[in-house]
Amino acid sequence: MAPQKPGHLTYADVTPKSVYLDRRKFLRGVGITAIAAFAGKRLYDVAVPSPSVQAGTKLTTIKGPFSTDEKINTFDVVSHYNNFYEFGVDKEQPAKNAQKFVTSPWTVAVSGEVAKPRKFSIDEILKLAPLEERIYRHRCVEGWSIVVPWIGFSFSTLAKLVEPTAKARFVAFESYYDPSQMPLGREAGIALPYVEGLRLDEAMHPLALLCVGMYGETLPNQDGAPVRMILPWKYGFKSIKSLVKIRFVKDQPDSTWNLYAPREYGFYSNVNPEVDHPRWSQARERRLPEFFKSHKTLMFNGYGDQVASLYTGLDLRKNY
Ligand SMILES: Nc1nc2c(c(=O)[nH]1)N[C@H]1C(S)=C(S)[C@@H](COP(=O)(O)O)O[C@H]1N2
Ligand SMILES: [Mo]
Repeated sequence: MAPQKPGHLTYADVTPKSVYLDRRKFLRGVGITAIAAFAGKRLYDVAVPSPSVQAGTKLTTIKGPFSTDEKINTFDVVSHYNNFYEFGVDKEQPAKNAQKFVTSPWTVAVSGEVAKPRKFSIDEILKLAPLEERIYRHRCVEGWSIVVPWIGFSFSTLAKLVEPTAKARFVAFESYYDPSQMPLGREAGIALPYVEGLRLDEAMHPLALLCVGMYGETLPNQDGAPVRMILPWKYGFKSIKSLVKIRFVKDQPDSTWNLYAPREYGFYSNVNPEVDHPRWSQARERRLPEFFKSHKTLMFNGYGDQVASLYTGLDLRKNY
């Protein structure tokens, strides 16, 4: 028999049978036909993530603690007025530029001063604990605020599984960064990957949310899919998006905005109407979609009853 031309090789010819069968099972499992897989599309167009992690997948939730009864912003505002510099520095850019962001497969690596370092797939994270809906205020350092029904559970739930050692005093977080998917990141002006940090007791506070969704669904890409932090008593930039690395560490970690302008952005970045940003007042805020700053900003963004005791004895003017 004459050898076939390379162009006639089928997938089965070049793939060990076991892999081939597994792959078929995988493709069937996520509802993709072999036809689509062979149509010559780029891998991320056909390798659809497992249904649980696609943006916009419905999530089953229970009512979580700490919710405000203030008016919730529309999904449209929260998903079209974003800061996500990896996808552009203008508010409307992330919604457009993050559409093709590949968030599957996704793992979060947890390491450092822990007894049980491990990686969590996003599917594992979604199953770690009942998913809670928590309606939180969110205050950006720029002076605007929103109210969002986030979905997730306390970060401490995940942290306890890796068993931080006695040496762990801080937690360092890192976002995903791939310049080929995020070409505007090079022009963002900040160092990437985006990094953030918390003191261990802040990270373990039950208000600190490991967030996987909003408005009953998995997160839109522009809001930090598939998993991010939400720290409602701090300025929004502490709430790092699209998390891939978590490290428990001895020393205070770097944070992106502090590296960029240390005089303007401190490590703590607790919402504080009494401490102005060097270039503008923080006393008031505009609740989107309003234009005027008709809301007074509250100490710790209104979460003082929960978190003020974390900062007893700390000079919040020095530790801004
Ligand atoms: N990786 C990453 N995380 C980020 C940012 C960013 O640019 N990159 N912006 C921060 C800022 S300034 C704010 S206000 C919030 C915005 O979150 P939202 O777009 O979901 O409202 O994300 C924070 N997390
Ligand atoms: Mo922000």
